[in-house]
Amino acid sequence: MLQNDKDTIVAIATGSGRGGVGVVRLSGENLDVYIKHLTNVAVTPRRAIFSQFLDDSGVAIDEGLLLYFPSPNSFTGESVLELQGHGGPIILDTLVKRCISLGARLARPGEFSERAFINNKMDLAQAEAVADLIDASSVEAARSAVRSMQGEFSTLVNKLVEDMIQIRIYVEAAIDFPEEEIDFLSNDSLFNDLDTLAKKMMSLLAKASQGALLKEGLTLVLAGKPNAGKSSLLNALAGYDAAIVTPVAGTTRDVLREKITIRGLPLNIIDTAGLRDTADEIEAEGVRRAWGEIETADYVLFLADSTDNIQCDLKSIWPDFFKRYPDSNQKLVLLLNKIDLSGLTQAELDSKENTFAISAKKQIGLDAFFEYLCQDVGYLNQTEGVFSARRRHLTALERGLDLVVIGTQQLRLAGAGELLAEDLRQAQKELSEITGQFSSDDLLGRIFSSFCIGK
Ligand SMILES: Nc1nc2c(ncn2[C@@H]2O[C@H](COP(=O)(O)OP(=O)(O)OP(=O)(O)O)[C@@H](O)[C@H]2O)c(=O)[nH]1
Ligand SMILES: [Mg+2]
Repeated sequence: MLQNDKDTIVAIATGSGRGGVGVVRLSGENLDVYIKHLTNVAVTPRRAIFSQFLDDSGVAIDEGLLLYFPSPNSFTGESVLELQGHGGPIILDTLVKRCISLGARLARPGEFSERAFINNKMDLAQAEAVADLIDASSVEAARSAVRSMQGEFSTLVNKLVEDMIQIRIYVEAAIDFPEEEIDFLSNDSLFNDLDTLAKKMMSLLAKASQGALLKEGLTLVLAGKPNAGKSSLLNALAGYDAAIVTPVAGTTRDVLREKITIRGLPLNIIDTAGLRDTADEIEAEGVRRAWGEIETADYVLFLADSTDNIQCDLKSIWPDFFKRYPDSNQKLVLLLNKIDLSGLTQAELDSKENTFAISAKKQIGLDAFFEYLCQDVGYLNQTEGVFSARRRHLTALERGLDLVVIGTQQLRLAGAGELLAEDLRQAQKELSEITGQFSSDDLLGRIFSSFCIGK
């Protein structure tokens, strides 16, 4: 639950571990008592002042820079004090404890951002973008997070809400004052407005989808019979010997995960045990886990040894999958490996969908696969105008768009103005959830608590 409490909160703002500089941050309504007891100098707002940081008997715990941001001109909108000392865990912990002894309490995860949100310093999408910027796994993801943090995404969402309100005013008025006899159906401009609104929502959804892709990436599972070359491919992609590779069938048992970036797109690559029936208890557990990963992956890359596979389609090579999941709509890709030995070429496979001739060991043929992957997920590899976005933003936009489309149809086909009005009201609510204008405390609490402490 969001707590709009007045406690002064404190946390280490810099990353864990040792570093040249470490920052402890305090936020609260009135920080005079902290300034008085922690320092022996006079502070000037927004000016870095060199000072000792004192314990309760006036002995220095550390020394460094003090930065004071009186409310409301701070990150949280409250008064904020930053103690920039040396980046050792013991020093920073001692400083935090000292602040607690002066009355502060340890901040909950995301509480600084939460207060910034409560005090209207930023909306929800912006606060999420701060967390996404810190977590960004590629330059592209970081760029798009900065754009969202600066409010570009929120501005476009707010414009959509504004357009929606204009249409709602008209529709509601027409319903409330039937004597004016506004004829919905013969009003082309209303349909035009609805159409334009849906198009704008689609375009924002496309950009936001790019952002979500950049943030969340894709999970690719390497699956196949023992010795197909899964671990070799993992190593080739990771750029180092992450997994053990041997000519012994059944080498890999554990699930191995590597994060890589291809053309700015973050990929989680998962290597699994070779799929086969086995009496070996450990290997059988590995196979069970492999199926678990297969079920949840965005893409399953099934590797097969091209030296002993004359068939080139997944249904014949991997019947087990289709037996288990006859109705699956999961993305499957067939990678025919070891073409350095078999001499198979991509040209021979051109008529086959999602099938690529590769050599994991010699790193041949992987570009064609990545080209396919980027196209398939609609990844543009250009970050111009892309914002970071989360799954929940996409869901809200998708739901909002559906409502607008359905509402328009209700009006067009059945002249049902009331239904359109209700759909538009719901759609506006969906969009407002993105920026947090209409979000329940529960949702807000969940979002902020997923941030780390000190954010
Ligand atoms: N010539 C050639 N050998 C390969 C290629 N890819 C893998 N191998 C060899 O095939 C053998 C098995 O490779 P792994 O990568 O361990 O195969 P795996 O699919 O992980 O096997 P398990 O872990 O047992 O399921 C090793 O000797 C690899 O060097 C390739 O593209 N060309
Ligand atoms: Mg292996």
